[in-house]
Amino acid sequence: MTRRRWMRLVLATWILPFDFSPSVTAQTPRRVGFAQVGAESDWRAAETKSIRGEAEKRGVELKFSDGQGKQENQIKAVRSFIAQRLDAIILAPVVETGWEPVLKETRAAKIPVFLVDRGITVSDESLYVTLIASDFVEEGRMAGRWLVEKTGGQARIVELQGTVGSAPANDRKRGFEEAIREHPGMRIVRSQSGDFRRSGGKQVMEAFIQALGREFDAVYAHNDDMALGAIQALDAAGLKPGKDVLIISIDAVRAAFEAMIAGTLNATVECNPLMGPLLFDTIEKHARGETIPKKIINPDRLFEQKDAAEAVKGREY
Ligand code: GYE
Repeated sequence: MTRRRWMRLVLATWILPFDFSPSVTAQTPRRVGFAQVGAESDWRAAETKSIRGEAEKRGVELKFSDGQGKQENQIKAVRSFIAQRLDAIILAPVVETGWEPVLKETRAAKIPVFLVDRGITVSDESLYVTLIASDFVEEGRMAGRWLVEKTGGQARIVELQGTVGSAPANDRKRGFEEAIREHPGMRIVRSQSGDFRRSGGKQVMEAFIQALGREFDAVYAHNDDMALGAIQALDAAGLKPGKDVLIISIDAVRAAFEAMIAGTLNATVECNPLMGPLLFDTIEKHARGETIPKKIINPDRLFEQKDAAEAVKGREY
């Protein structure tokens, strides 16, 4: 046997049977795609920073896509991650429905998908590995209970909803309604979406003031940014936010603490955006073959004005 034929035989019998494709041998995914919603709020910016920072720390090459608040852009991003044969995909789905087709494509390509911060409705849950998020229904309940307590169960409430069709908007609405249901004096007199944006909160609040005059007692905003926009509108209309009108929102970003210290926001329910470390631990565990729970819930708490000065110290977002 010639030397060359001998080498070929060795190659064929020993080396070729091993599969060196990245999906099999990569214990630690090295190339990961992140289809982010956009940059609508301070919370979103903090989440992006946490995930980017953690990827960098671990030497993961992160392909980042800003979906500009549109599902179609996020679907395109996921398809491009498939085309690039990435090791894993992180998806923060803007809305709950409509993901099934593209997730079937990721499954066919054998690329695991990790959902962050927002859930989806699919008939087959095996289309994604896990969802790392807060319990939005519970956040809504916390806000509702707080308002019942502060108003003695009597309040005309205006509600600023998050992005239409998004899990946090749907669930925060549901949880809040549940918490006030037993209290007939608690009435939602207006409810509209401000798309989780400061500008949206301001505009919708202006319209509410236009329609209601001073005939409302409280604002429930699905996130801090919209509450901060509403505070501007209330100020401009000569109302005293935090005093004439009670305001509670969700997220607990730094600007909310500043507003609580200034006395214009009354309370905020925390929703932790610092997903990076837990997310990449989970991606690595999955690559090692460990079983991952279908839902990983971050615990939340409520902050009031009296907690603000102390709590804001050392906060990362
Ligand atoms: O509360 C809001 C944001 O999905 C939990 O999205 C997230 C929400 C967050 O823009 O500020």
